[in-house]
Order: sequence, then structure tokens, then C-alpha cells
Amino acid sequence: MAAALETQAIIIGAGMSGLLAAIRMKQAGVDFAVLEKSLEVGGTWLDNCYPGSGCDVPSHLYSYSFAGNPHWSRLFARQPEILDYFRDQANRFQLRPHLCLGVEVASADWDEASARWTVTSTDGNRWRAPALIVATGQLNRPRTPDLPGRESFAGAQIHTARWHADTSIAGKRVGVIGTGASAIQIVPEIAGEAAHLTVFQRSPHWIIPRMDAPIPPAMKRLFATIPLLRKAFRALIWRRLEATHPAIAAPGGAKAREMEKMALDYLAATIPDPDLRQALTPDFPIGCKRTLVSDDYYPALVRDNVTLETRAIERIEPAGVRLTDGSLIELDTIVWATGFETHGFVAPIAINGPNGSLAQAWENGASAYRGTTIAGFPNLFLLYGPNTNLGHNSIIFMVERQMEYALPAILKVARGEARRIVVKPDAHEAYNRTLQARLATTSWAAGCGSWYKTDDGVMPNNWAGNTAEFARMMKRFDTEAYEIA
Ligand code: N01
Repeated sequence: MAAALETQAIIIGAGMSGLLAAIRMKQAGVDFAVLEKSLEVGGTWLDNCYPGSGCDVPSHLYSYSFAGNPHWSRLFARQPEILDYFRDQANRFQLRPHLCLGVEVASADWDEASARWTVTSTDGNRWRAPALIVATGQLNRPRTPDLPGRESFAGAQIHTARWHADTSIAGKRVGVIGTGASAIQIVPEIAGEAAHLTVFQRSPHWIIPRMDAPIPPAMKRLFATIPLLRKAFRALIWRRLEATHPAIAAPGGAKAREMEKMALDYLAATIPDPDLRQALTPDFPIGCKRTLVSDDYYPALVRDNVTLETRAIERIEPAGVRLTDGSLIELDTIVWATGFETHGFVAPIAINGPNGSLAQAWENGASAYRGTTIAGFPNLFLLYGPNTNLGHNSIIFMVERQMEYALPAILKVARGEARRIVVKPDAHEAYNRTLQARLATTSWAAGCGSWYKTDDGVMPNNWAGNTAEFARMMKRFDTEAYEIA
């Protein structure tokens, strides 16, 4: 076996979080390698290139705080522009020499004697470092439900997160399964191209207007010449989104009622048919599933060539989708907009610490101390880890806070100033217990199915508070919660 490549820090993943970690390592003068299974950086923005893909957080906020972009073309930029942004950051911060692209990580093993992680790729190459940063994200493994007969379908089928440009849409009978964030973006884009589009809805989601618009050239010029103005705009967006958090924290409260009214007014204004409107009206509190933002999904549903199908799917057949009432919807193409495997976090990477595997430690659900460190796993740092996802604001804000929190510890072990830093089990447990108790009172717990919950009702994905509270908690690396040797 070839010798492992020695470095000071290994970063797994070159998406938004991995690139952030790489920038910080570069700035600190630490030697590091970024292992990325794709052939380019960008993570979710590389994967999700389906028509209409974009971010539902305004781009002036969904970007690094230290690398603002005055040139965003619209309030809500689309995937190609966002991907370009992350590619630009990789170039601007000279990360390319550190990138190992097309390297899929199979395992990470801790060696107590050397206090080093050895990371092994699926093709048998190895890297060794005292610090390991796992930045694989929460939404990188597409989920296609195991409906009976799926493989028998005679037409084309594709998941939104594995889109390719030659997917057969034009003039075809297309079925989109799912009505989440991905579906509501792709449906309006392909509705005009398909001969007929059937949207298979299991449950309606809450939708509020996106109010997207191009950013006028004069405003871009102002943002470019007066950075303070751009920063103020960013702060304003952050503040407005933060103000919606009570809808999640207090289901049924004033903010939730205000947002539900906004969504219902929008539904009434765009869907004249009362039966269709009824079919699109959620029966759970707003925020329970991710609240969607769109200006074009409802209008797409009233097109003559679009049908919203609310009858349940029984199975997939060679000719199309068989419903439980026996009818067959004939299709040429099925688009699975059915989301992601969201509870495995690092999966399928096998992480083996000094006392056993992370899979064992997470047998009853993934958890991490402050979303970032795990009892029993020294010198391991997660970005966008358990309980750092949001329903109301920018994940980049959260990941930047995680990075600021963990950086002193990462640098200490990377530079050999500490041999081993690991969170104490009681700190980890107490943190998670309190967090789960708080999550149980949020709208996420309020009687709907979503990717935020396991079948047992545990919520391993989301942070309970607002982002300001997270920022306060992450201000300082709290050494008292750690064993440092
Ligand atoms: O996935 P989802 P997504 N039969 O899990 C349905 C982020 N994102 O890819 O609601 C029939 O939300 C399922 O039905 P139901 C964002 O964080 C962000 O859309 O469970 N239907 C649901 O409608 C988002 O929350 C952007 O009843 C089945 C859909 O499939 C996350 O990604 C853009 C089914 C899955 O919805 C995931 O969004 C896109 C079955 N067997 C995504 N199984 C931004 O703009 C599942 N469904 C940043």
C-alpha cells in the first residue's frame, strides 16, 4: 500500500462549507488537502443543476460575509450564477492546488498512537493529518422512494439532483413526483416544454411569494462602488428573515398566523379554481415542512397542459404511474423531486474513532455538540453538521459561525500545539437533550412528515433558535467543555 500523504488538516467536501474551511486554512498558513468526490467544487450547487434551480435565500445574504458580490444579477440568483460564485472563491483564495477532485472518501480512521486521522479514498489512496474537517453537507444523497415497479418504467427517469441536459422533456408526457423546494422550482421551467406535465402531490406545502426581480445595473454599480451599501442591504435581508423565526419557534403564534395569511392570500390570488385551491391548502402549521418561496409555481399549475394529481401512487409500471384507485397516468419521463437522505450526515463514509465507529455512536440518531464536535471522536470537526440547518435564514451564516468557533481548536491540533481535543460526553449529551426538548415545541414537531425528522420523531437536522442566538453561542470555543491534551 502506498504511503499516506501527510498534511496538517484534511477537509472532506468542496461545497460551500468545505471551501470556507479551506479558505480559513489557507489564511492561517496551515497545510491542507480538500478531498471532493465530484470533478469540480460547488457541492449542492454543482449537483442541483435542474432547470429552475436556484436559492430561496437572497444572494446578497447567501454568500460569504467576507466575499460579497456586488454583481448578483437578481435578488434570488439561479444555480449557474451561484456555482460560478463558489468557483470564483476557489480561484480567488488560491485553493486549487489543495483540491483533490474526483476523490471519493471511503473511511476515516483515528490512530491513537500518532493522534492522526487516516482518510482512505475508494480507490485506496490515503491522507493523514491531526485535524479532520467533515463538510459533506446534509443534502448530498438523492432519495428516490422505493415504489414497487420503479425499475420497470419504460421511459426516462431522473432525480432532480442528478439532472443532465439531455433529459427528455420537450414534447413528452412528464410526471414530477414531489412538491417540495426542488419540485416547485423545476415545474414552472419545464411546464412550457412538456406536452403534458403531471405533478404528483402527496401533501401540499406552504408557499409564499418570492418577489424575485433582476437587480438594476445602477444598483449593482452602487454596490460595487459603495461596499457599505451592499453590506447594509445584506444586513437588512438577514434582519427580515430573522424576523420570521417566531413562526417556527411559536406555532400558532402571531407571526405564524401572519405568514399563513400571506400564503393563503397568495394562493387565492393565483388559483381561481376552488377545488384546486383546496387541494393546495396545507393542513399543518406553517413552518412544519420548509416554507417554500415561489412566484411561478402556482401560475404553472393553472396551465392547460399541467395537472395536479393528488390521488396516491400505488406503483410504477412500464407505461407510467398506477394510482391506488386503479387509474394509470401514462408518462414518457418521470422526474423524482423526492429529496434527499438527510439523517446520515457523513454517510456513507465510515468514521472510526478510538472507541468505535460513528455509525455505532449515532445508532439512535445523529447529534453533535454545537453541531460541530462529537464525544469520542477527537480532532474531528463537522461543518453544517447535526442541528445546524434552518427553516428561515442563510446556512452560510451558520457555517461561518461554526468555522469561527472551531478554528482555534483546529489550528491548535493542526499545528501540533495540542495533541487531542475532544468534547466531553456529558457536555455533548446535555447539549443535545436541551436542544431536542426545544425542538419538540417548534412548528417542525407539529404534525407533518418532513426530512427534518426521523421515523422516531427525533430531529437531527435543525437548530432550534434563531441565527443570532447561534452566533452568540458560537462566539467562543468553550474549552471547559473539552478534554484537551
Ligand atoms: O425535497 P423534500 P426537496 N410518494 O424532501 C415527496 C433544499 N433545497 O428536494 O411532502 C410521493 O423537501 C414529498 O412528499 P411529502 C431545502 O432545504 C433548497 O424538494 O413528504 N411523494 C415531498 O413533496 C429543501 O427543504 C433549495 O408528502 C413523495 C417531496 O417528495 C431540501 O433541499 C432548492 C414520496 C420531497 O420534498 C429538500 O427539498 C431545492 C413518495 N413515496 C432544495 N416520497 C433552495 O432554493 C417523497 N415524496 C435553497
